[in-house]
Amino acid sequence: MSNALRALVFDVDGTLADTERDGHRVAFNKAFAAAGLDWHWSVALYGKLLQVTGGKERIRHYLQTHRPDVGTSGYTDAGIAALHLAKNRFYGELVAAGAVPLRPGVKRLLLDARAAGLRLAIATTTSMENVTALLEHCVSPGAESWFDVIGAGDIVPMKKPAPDIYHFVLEALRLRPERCLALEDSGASLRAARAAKLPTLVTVSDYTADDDFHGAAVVLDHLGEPELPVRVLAGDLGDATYVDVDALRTLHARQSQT
Ligand code: XBP
Ligand code: MG
Repeated sequence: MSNALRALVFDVDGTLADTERDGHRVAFNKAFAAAGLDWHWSVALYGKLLQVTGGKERIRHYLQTHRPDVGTSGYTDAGIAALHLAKNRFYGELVAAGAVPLRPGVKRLLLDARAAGLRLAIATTTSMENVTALLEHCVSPGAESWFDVIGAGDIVPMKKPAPDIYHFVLEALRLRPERCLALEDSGASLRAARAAKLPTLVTVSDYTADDDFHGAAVVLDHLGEPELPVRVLAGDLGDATYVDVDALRTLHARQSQT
């Protein structure tokens, strides 16, 4: 049975683009202000809140841990969902305005992988509308169709670090995890991919640089470009100075042997 690399499974937030600080965080604050709330999530506070994945879950966690005056009792699930919906609308506007550019090497690798016949998929915690906004505005109009499966948001009951979204994607791809490579940016999401048995490449982002990346195939500062070499933070990328399909195939083959 061949274990050759067949599909790349991408995370979105922090992996395709640095969406959190200048995208989601700003959009949350706009939604709070629009609702007449005096809540404000600073860059530092948001870094702590990111330990809870999922926007609705993050609002609930904030109420529980930072706003004993409000508590969750004043906020029903429907109230939180309405705030979150408004946040996603603001997020879509920010993405359309170019506030969250793609990370280095992302578009090049997506194009190369398609040209090389690798299948593409997405496994993310974020809401589907946020994924499509990013693909449409930052990758290419119609880029949604490049992906065989987009697993997003509430489509599974348990968000990352649970492996559910990866199981959903593998099932839809009809592939064993050994045939895939996950690309992630955070320790919690790496745990999700590894729990589903996918070898995983990590590109760290501002908020995740100090996370625990034990179990990653390789940890890099970004995917790189021919004129922008990567820094290898853990593991081995062989002779490659940036991540292309050949480098991924070599990395993946080495993982299969371990
Ligand atoms: C992403 C998240 C998401 C986004 C916001 O984690 O944690 O919650 O911050 O998304 P990952 P929504 O990159 O590991 O998937 O507000 O749409 O939930
Ligand atoms: Mg991420």
